[in-house]
Amino acid sequence: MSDPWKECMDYCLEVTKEAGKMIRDALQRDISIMQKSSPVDLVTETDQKVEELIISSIRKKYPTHSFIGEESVAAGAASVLTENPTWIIDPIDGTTNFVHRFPFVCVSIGFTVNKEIEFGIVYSCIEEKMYTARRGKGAFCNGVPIKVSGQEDISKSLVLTETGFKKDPEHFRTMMANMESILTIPVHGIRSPGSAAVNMCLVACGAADAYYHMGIHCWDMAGGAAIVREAGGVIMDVSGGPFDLMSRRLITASSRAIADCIAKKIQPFPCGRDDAEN
Ligand code: 2AM
Ligand code: CA
Ligand code: CA
Ligand code: CA
Repeated sequence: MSDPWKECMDYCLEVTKEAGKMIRDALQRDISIMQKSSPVDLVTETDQKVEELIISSIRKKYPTHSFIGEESVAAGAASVLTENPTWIIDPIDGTTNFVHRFPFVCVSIGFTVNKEIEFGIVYSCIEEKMYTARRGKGAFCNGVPIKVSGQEDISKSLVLTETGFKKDPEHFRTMMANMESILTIPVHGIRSPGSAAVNMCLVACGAADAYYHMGIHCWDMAGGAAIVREAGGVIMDVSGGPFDLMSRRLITASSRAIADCIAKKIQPFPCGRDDAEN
């Protein structure tokens, strides 16, 4: 079979649409907010319910597959990537945006086999933009092909990053120093839309030229990585080395020149690994 994972992707698309509707419906009601690791690390009942919906629907159809989901890991599940077909799920990427009704909120799902990403789906469900990409088949937004800007000159670029949630002084200083290094190149600007997966899609469709972030997780990156790669973007580690899904860090850009330039300008800080305890 030339395309064994197409059926999984088609099924995933239906589940993702349902998840997106659940998020939109939740925005019409009161949102009660719970804290996770800190006062700025938030979760809602909707994050948990959406993840339950996605995992139970997919597990029913594909009982032998593996799952890594943000809220399951928060509840104690392992976060280990094996050769087995694995669904990497962020039920709401942009929870802080969700609780403020800031309109960049998405469902992000990446599917790996032999640790390689086969497809990614990111549904920015307030904007109703469905980003999809399958390995070797291009990237799409609502069925229309998308591609990166192709910009090679960092001084003409718009760069995305996030200010993160870790507030220890050392981390904070490095993050601010990195932003200063980028701003003083100079670039056209820095933006923080608040959702890692949306950021990757913005690079994929040419609305931004680069995105870098340290401290995020495999579920923040898996869906978007497929999309940005298939849209012709470059994705690498912040060291300039190969991208590693479990490394908690990435640079993605419209061209190798811009990605290399950001890798040279920013100083990495320790973020651990998603699979560290497994
Ligand atoms: P989340 O909304 O799924 O938690 C915002 O800075 C981006 O970083 C979002 O994609 C957000 O994903 C991600 N992120 C990862 N861990 C986070 C945390 N503990 N607190 C806030 N954002 C986090
Ligand atoms: Ca979260
Ligand atoms: Ca996330
Ligand atoms: Ca999330």
